[in-house]
Amino acid sequence: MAEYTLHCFAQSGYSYKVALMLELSGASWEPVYTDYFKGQTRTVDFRETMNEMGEVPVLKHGPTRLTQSGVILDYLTETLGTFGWNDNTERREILRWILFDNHKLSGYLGPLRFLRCFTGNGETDVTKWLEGRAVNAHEVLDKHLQGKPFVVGNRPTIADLSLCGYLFWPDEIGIDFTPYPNINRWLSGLQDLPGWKAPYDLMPGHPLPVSA
Ligand SMILES: N[C@@H](CCC(=O)N[C@@H](CS)C(=O)NCC(=O)O)C(=O)O
Repeated sequence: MAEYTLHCFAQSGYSYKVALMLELSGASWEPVYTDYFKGQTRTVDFRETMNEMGEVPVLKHGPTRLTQSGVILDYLTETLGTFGWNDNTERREILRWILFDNHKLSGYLGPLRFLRCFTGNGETDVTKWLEGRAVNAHEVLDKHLQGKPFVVGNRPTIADLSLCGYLFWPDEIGIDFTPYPNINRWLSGLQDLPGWKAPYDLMPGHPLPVSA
């Protein structure tokens, strides 16, 4: 039996952050499929037994059950000893970028991709607004990455693993990465890490069944 169990689904960028951490760290882990598209995260059972917030990822490790990708990444750095900080200043810097990501990057890219890719509702004022916010976050990140290989320090940390969560789906999100040379270089650096895998190669549930 694997040491870590990750409740997730292939289309979940937040779950990908954790799956990538586990995979790149060489952890003993297994994914367990959560049927988000059939409403599993909204059931009473899921909220009572898995996560009162009604979200994946959920990580189980022995008696520990954790949610919120940023918290899980922080925990895994401690248990696996990978992608972490050298001192408290770095730890806070990592946390700063994880919070930025959850609010301003993944926080807008997730709903934007959902609306564009999975609802078939076409372009609306909402997609336009979300894209504007996401582009703003891309500009912030691209500027920060100028002359830097990774987001914090000179090595990959959980800040990078959090921020990249939705960025390997440019076609599904519909944002042109051409204007962001530093983001492109940084993403290539992450893809070059030994063991890197794309989201759909790490978690179950892709492709989605074609609805009747
Ligand atoms: N801030 C959370 C976000 C998690 C999240 O939004 N998960 C989505 C899937 S990517 C979800 O489970 N949504 C369920 C719902 O909203 O009903 C994290 O970092 O884990």
